[in-house]
Formats: sequence, structure tokens, C-alpha cells
Amino acid sequence: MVDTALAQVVDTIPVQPRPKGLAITNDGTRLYVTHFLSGTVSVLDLTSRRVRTVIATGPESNLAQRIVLHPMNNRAYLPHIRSNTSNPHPLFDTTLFPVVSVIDLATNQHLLTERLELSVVDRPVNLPFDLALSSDGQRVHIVYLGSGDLSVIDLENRAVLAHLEVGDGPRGIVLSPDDRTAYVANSLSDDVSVIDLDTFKEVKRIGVTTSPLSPQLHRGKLLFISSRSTQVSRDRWMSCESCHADGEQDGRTWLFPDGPRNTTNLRGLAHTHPLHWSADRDEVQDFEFTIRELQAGTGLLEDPHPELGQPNTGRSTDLDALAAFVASLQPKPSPFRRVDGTLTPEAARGQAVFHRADVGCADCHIPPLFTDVRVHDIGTGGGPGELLGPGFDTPSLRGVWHTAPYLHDGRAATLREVLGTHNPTDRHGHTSHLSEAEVQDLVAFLLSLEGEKSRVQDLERVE
Ligand code: HEC
Ligand code: HEC
Ligand SMILES: [Ca+2]
Repeated sequence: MVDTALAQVVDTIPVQPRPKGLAITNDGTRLYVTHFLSGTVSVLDLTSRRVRTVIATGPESNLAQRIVLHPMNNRAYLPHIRSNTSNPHPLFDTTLFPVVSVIDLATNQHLLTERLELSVVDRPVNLPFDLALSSDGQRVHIVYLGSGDLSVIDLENRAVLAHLEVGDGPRGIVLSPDDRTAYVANSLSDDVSVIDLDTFKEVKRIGVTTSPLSPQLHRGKLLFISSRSTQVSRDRWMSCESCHADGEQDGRTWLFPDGPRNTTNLRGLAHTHPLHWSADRDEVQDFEFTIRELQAGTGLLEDPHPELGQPNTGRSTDLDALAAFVASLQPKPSPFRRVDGTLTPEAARGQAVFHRADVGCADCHIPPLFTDVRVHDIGTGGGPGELLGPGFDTPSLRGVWHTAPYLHDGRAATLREVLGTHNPTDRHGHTSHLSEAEVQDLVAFLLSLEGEKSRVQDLERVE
């Protein structure tokens, strides 16, 4: 909590990980906070400055960006996706579902029957990101970061009043006080769509900025986030951003053909090839397979036309742009460091433990990348459905402070578990002889790892 007059932090209230969307009641007594990778909502009492309760919206809820309070009926609305990870054959239309969840603020309950399953109520859309309610609370206006469109839905009879295109990458929507105009901020076309809500037409597109990215990175970013092009996605269902939100990860483990695979953070991967937990891909251009097989896009590689004398070179400008964008993503700074970027005393002690010969972490997780880019069997393979183990590519540890759960199949909920429960026979570094204090210091060090460029201004951030 910040006192805006004094510009001072007056209190810090601990909440669950990844707080994201905020909404405050008109009387200022309660604050609702969404948690990005779980879709849960913390209810904070601002008088006692404590978390009163935490409301779950279902185990599949993910990427919960925003929460908006209804003006009269004591409900809150959250746009988010459902990640259907129990699906043994992830396909473009059975993997990610766009929804708006509804919470009853009087009883603090999730109202499943009022949830808007947008692909059913309206049509397939990708990444519901923000919404606005009309002042009488009857209509909801939802924008989709990935599919670049807008739905207007009547909440009482769940009827779609309009569905229209806006710019690329819409991240925010507001209505005029008379409810007759909507303004949509399009993060990838760098403009604002002005929508007439009487005729449901986009009446103006106002340029507001120009992207600082090079044309190639800008194109790559569009291909990563937007599902509009049939080249990358069928029916606009999904894009890379749906699982690698903000170039990172979704906190989920998917049942891929190779075996269960925890989604990887893509930040900092430029120097840690080969790719994938099993090191079975050698360049980001190989993700043409992801586009064709998972997202059911027609692909970025042009098909060869031997009759015209065009061989398939295995290259395309768009695929190179996508690869260049992914390679430009830098790990984010760790909040577990001191403000000036130096290690805390615990992390500094943990660094010494990490480098001890009788512990051995640095044998494989070699600084500065914290990987030796080699495959090792550390005793974690052989789980159900595993086709490629038992060896795995040493993951880089930069950024692990925000990439729980851990290991290739996400079996470890915390870093402490990686070093304890999931290292029973000391095959993954020697940890059993360490004291609890040494293990805690080691965890503090792991939590502080970031990239060398994490603290320089990072223009290539997705958001
Ligand atoms: C359904 C969720 C999902 C979607 C959609 C998705 N990915 Fe992934 N991605 C994963 C998972 C899970 C892994 C880990 C797979 C493995 O290592 O075998 C992964 C791994 C990767 C890696 C390897 C990272 C490394 O350091 O080893 C890259 C690169 C990548 N994805 C890029 C992309 C691109 C580009 C797109 C869009 C064309 C995309 N992904 C779409 C889930 C997804
Ligand atoms: C013999 C090489 C080797 C040594 C030594 C080693 N690691 Fe690892 N580490 C790996 C491999 C391989 C994996 C991936 C295993 C998997 O996913 O099943 C891994 C995974 C991890 C992960 C999970 C990362 C993620 O993103 O999920 C952490 C954290 C980690 N190691 C920390 C350590 C620490 C701390 C030590 C020292 C106690 C250590 N490792 C020693 C090879 C090694
Ligand atoms: Ca992880």
C-alpha cells in the first residue's frame, strides 16, 4: 500500500504468488486480487490489512489478468483461460478455453453456472484480457489479446450482441460515461480502436505510439502473441503466448507425445540450445512443428514449388522473425536480490554452497548460463508416459524464482523439494549431507538468479 500524497510505502500485505489484477470496492474497504497462474482471487480487508479469504475458480484456471466489479449485483468478473492439461492428446481446439468467471462477493463463492464459456457462448477467441461492464451492468465487453477482437454480450440472456475486429494485441478497454463509446488499447498495432456502441462499428483508429522494436522483432512478437493469422493458428484458438505468457511459462505440465512436459520459460534461451527438456530440438525455427501440429496453423515455411525451380530452403522471413523475437527475450530481474542488485547475506552463503566440490551443483549448472548444455540422467526419468528420458538437458537456473513447478514433469512444487524429496539418492548433486540452514541458503541463492542483462532496460519485453 502506497500513500499517494506522501509517495511512501505504508504497508506490505503478503499474498499468494503472482498477484495481477486489482479491484477495490467503492467504499474502499475491500480489495480483490487475482493470481495470474492459478485464477484464484484473494479478498483483502483494507481496514485490518489482512487477507480475509481466497476464492478458487477451478483447477484449470490460468492467466487471470484482471478483475472487474459489477456496478450493482455484488459480483466480480474475471477474464482468463482454462488450461486443459489432463487432455492426453493436446490439439488446437481441446487444450485452451477462453472464459469469464463470476464470483459472488456476498458469499465469496465462485458461481460456476454463471461462467461464460466464450467458445460456446460466442466463438473461439484467444486470451481474454480485459473487460468493461456497462453502467447498468447489463452488458459485458471483452477484448482478446491473441485473437484481436471484441465481444459484446448481454449478461442476462447470455446473447452475443456483437463481435468485431479491433487492432492487434488489445490489452485494455474502457467505456465512455454514457456507455456509447468503447476505447480499446491495441498493444501490437500501437493504436486505440474507437467503437460506436450504438452501431457496433469501429469508427476510428487513433495511432498513439510507435514500437521501439525493429521491424523484424515487431513482426516476431506479433506472430508469437496473435492467433489471427491462419498461418499460426486454426480458428484463432491459440498462440505461443497462450502457454508462454509474457515469453515465460504457464506453470503447467502438458501431456506431450514425448511425455509429461512442464512449460519452459523462454527468457534467456538464446544461448542455451539445444532446446526442450530432452534436447530434441536445435533451433527455434523447429517450432514450425509446434505451429503446425499443436496450433494447427498452415505454417510459416512456404511450401516448395519445384516446378518453379524453388527448393524448400527450410527458411522463411516470418519464421526467422519469430525466432529472433524469442531469442531477444531476457530473464527478468529477481525480486529476491537487494534493491541494488547484489545478493542478500543468505544468498551469498548459498552461492558458496552451490560451488562446493562436495555438493557439485556447478559441475552441471555452470555460471553464467547455469547449464552445461548436456544431457544427464539424474534419476528423475522413467515416469509414466515418458518416451525420451531418463536423461534430460540441464536446465538453466536463471529466472527459477518464478518458474515453479520444477523438473521436466513439474513434480517438484518448490526448489526445496528439488533438493530434498526429489533427490533421494544424491544423484542430483550431493544434498543429503547438508544442514537445513545450508539448504535454505542454497534455495535463497537459486531464487536470486537472473540474467546478466536482467537489470538493463529491456525493450524486448512482451508486455
Ligand atoms: C500448449 C502449450 C504450448 C504452446 C501453445 C506453445 N508451447 Fe512452447 N512449450 C510448451 C511446453 C510444455 C514446452 C516444454 C516441451 C519440452 O521441453 O519437451 C515448450 C517448450 C518450448 C521451447 C523450448 C525452450 C527451451 O529452452 O528448451 C521453445 C523455444 C518454445 N516452446 C517455443 C514456442 C513457440 C515459438 C510457440 C508458438 C509457435 C510455442 N512454444 C507454443 C508449451 C507450449
Ligand atoms: C549431473 C548434472 C547435474 C548436477 C550435478 C546438478 N544438476 Fe540440477 N539439474 C540437472 C538436470 C539434468 C536437471 C533436469 C532434470 C529433470 O527435469 O528431470 C536439473 C534440474 C535442476 C533444477 C530444476 C530447474 C527447473 O527449471 O525445473 C534445479 C533448481 C536444479 N537442477 C538445481 C541444482 C542444484 C542446486 C544442484 C546442486 C545441489 C544441482 N542442480 C546439481 C543436472 C544437474
Ligand atoms: Ca518450471
